[in-house]
Amino acid sequence: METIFTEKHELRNARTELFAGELVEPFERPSRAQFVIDRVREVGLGAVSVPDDYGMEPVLAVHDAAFVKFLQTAWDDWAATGAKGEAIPTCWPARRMSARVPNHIDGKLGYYALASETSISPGTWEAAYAAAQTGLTGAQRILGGARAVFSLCRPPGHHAAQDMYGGYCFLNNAAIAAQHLREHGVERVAILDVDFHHGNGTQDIFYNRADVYFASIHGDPMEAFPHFLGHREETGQGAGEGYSVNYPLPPGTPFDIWRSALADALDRISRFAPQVLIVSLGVDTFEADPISFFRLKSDDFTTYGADIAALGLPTLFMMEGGYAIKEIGENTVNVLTGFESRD
Ligand code: 7XA
Ligand code: ZN
Repeated sequence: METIFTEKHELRNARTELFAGELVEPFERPSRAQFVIDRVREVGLGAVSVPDDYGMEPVLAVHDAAFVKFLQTAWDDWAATGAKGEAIPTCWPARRMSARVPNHIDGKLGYYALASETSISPGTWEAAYAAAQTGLTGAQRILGGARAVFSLCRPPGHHAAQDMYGGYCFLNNAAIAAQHLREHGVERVAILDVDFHHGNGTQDIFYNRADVYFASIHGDPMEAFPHFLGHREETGQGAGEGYSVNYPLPPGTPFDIWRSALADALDRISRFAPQVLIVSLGVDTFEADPISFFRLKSDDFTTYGADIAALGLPTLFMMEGGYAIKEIGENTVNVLTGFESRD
């Protein structure tokens, strides 16, 4: 399996994350991708290629133009205020307040952020853009006939909505890839999100559509980030009714329960009959993940990689979360080798 990867991910190197009332070193840090690419090379998964550049058009096919402009200029606007730290939102358009986009960067941060843990730092836009191109290049390989590709995207994307960032995500890499596939002759795309956290951004982007199926297995939002989306009763809207499915699971969920949810999701995806499957691959379902609460073990990742392969679909794996740094390489690549073992 070919891996698409660029060292430009290192441009996303924030110093701070607001966590448990303190500013800490971000969980989502450059070494995550380094451990994964090291493991890809160690097991000889396949060629490692740098992404091509598809420009802004595919990004703007998913994201709001003013939001993208905000991401491009946020760091400079923030730095111009003389702030010493990184850009963190401190106010929001809460219930019954105006939805007008403010001029001041403090207001803009609150308008476009869905949460406050994700500091904007210098280089954030450039890395987010490179991650989107990493996903697009993977999609292009699938269009060219590849059975499976791994886009090692960093920063991740699945929390980013059309006009919102947060949860370590800025551009929705999976949604951009899915839309690109749609615009290049693929009639039905399914997105299977196996990250511990609900892919609220991806769901939101396709919620009213019947051409992109979205399935997510995640920590119950009553107990886990992003807290305000990902409930079982969210099944799509309008033309999209029945094209989203959510499996919120409780703290302590072991692999056998998680795997039953996966089996149901795969069955529904199979009945949707997509031509391409995108997997939002987060390995923060691991038992030792520092910010999550499922109980998957390293071998379980191999097992479920094979389960996904049994669908027999061209499959684009795209990196999302996973913060047990020591094991992130093994767990991620186990999914990919598990997939290949069944292929
Ligand atoms: O998949 N999403 C993530 O892994 C990021 C979740 C961010 C959680 C922040 C909670 N303090
Ligand atoms: Zn996650």
